[in-house]
Amino acid sequence: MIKTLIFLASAAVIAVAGTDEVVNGAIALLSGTGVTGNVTFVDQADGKVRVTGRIVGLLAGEYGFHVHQKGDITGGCASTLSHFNPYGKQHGHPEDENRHVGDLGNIHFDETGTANINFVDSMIKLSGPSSIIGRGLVLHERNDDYGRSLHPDSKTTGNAGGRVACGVIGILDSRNNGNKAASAFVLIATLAFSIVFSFML
Ligand SMILES: [Cu+2]
Ligand SMILES: [Zn+2]
Repeated sequence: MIKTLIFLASAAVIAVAGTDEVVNGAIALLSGTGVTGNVTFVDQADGKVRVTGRIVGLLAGEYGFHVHQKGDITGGCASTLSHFNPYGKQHGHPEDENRHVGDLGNIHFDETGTANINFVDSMIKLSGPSSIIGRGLVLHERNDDYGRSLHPDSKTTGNAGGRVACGVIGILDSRNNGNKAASAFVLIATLAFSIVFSFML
């Protein structure tokens, strides 16, 4: 009887734990006039976030790429407001200490009008105060000068100009990045442990 109760209690704990979703991936569909693409953000074991994706539709060159405050595109990309900056810092380069959390630098488009994105960022997060979930992702018409020029907008926006495409960063279906397998493994291991433990009593 006790064994059955312990087994049922363990099963209940597992069931509850299973509903507590851990977000470790995010995705944004970017769209603008003639510009489309998608960008994925996935937590790495070292605490950094890997950013991958593909955007098409701009001439070869460098274009400013940022996470903006709001995931609101009701009035176009303007509704995403300014750069996501939860710690009141200045605009900067992605590797600067003093930067907005949303400062992802520039995206390179090649001669075919395609940007293949693959880099790691140490400041954006998928949970906590630096979480980018639900915020806006914006691609600009010019390159970001990383706050290093004398232009009056340099220290706030990198003087990257207008917004050519944007999207909302949402929670990624974890089946898209292999984390489903990891959580299934934890679930099976916990279940096996509870069975063994209940037989020991
Ligand atoms: Cu921006
Ligand atoms: Zn910025």
